[in-house]
Amino acid sequence: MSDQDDDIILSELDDDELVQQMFDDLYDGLREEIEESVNILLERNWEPYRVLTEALVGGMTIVGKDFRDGILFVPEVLLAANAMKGGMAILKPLLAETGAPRVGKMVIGTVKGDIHDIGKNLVGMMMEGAGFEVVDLGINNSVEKYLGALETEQPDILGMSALLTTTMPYMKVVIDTLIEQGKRDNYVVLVGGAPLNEEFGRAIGADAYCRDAAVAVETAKDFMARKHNRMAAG
Ligand code: B1M
Repeated sequence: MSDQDDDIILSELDDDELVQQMFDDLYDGLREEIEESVNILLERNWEPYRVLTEALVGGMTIVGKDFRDGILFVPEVLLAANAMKGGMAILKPLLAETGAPRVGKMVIGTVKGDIHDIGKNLVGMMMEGAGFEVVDLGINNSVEKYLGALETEQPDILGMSALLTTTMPYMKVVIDTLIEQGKRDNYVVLVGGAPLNEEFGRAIGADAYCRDAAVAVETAKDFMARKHNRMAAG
């Protein structure tokens, strides 16, 4: 850490300056500073969701661009991811604190060959906050792992995440296997991840592509409402 950084007292920065500083701290992988800043914003009555989207996701977007352009490399990005997780850990209980009744159950995991988990974790957190029970399978999930969890957990929704163009086709492997086994209609399948889009979601036979965690929650709620309406109609 430079002398200049030593001099910065996070609590003395105004909101805009603090968010800019968080972008820098995330970039530099400074977990403790990120945790402190998250707490400061919460003390200033920022909604947890706003802290998440404006400060943490905003900062990670900058990291992503410089990773893409070869300015940052894997070790630095891992540190940034670790700092982001520190902030997310503080927000998680707050996002889940809505006291909403359980509206449904989701099994979610990142697909085989893919170890990106920040986006998936965010979706899981937001779904829990909206009253869903979430079973997180972690990263690098094979079709067998997904199917085993569906069998054991009997969720309403299967969520799959992929961040690489090379791993996103694996979602189709999972959906095709569900079709082969006659189980496809037992679950709502939602997919997401930066390289995906709606067209891809349709092409692989998912029920919906979710651009971000907020859309995932809204989409999941819509499907649950439809399911309950169908059940009520007999
Ligand atoms: Co990787 N990586 N990475 N990486 N990484 C990307 C994805 C990349 C776009 C960077 C770049 O080049 N700009 C690029 C992919 C290029 C491509 O395929 N087109 C890339 C690459 C190439 C790689 C490696 C191959 C690098 C290498 O080794 N040479 C390698 C692959 C390892 C592997 O998986 N096998 C690799 C490794 C890593 C790290 C380990 C260093 C680290 C991951 C740490 C971790 O996750 N624990 C990492 C990171 C952090 C990134 C970037 C910088 C950030 C991803 C992230 O966390 N974003 C990323 C660049 C980028 O995306 N801009 C990049 C923040 C997160 C909140 O957003 O994940 O999009 P996101 O999630 C969103 C939505 O997409 C959606 O909601 C979330 C929240 O709003 N969503 C869902 C996601 N999943 C969902 C599931 C749903 C619904 C919505 O289900 C219902």
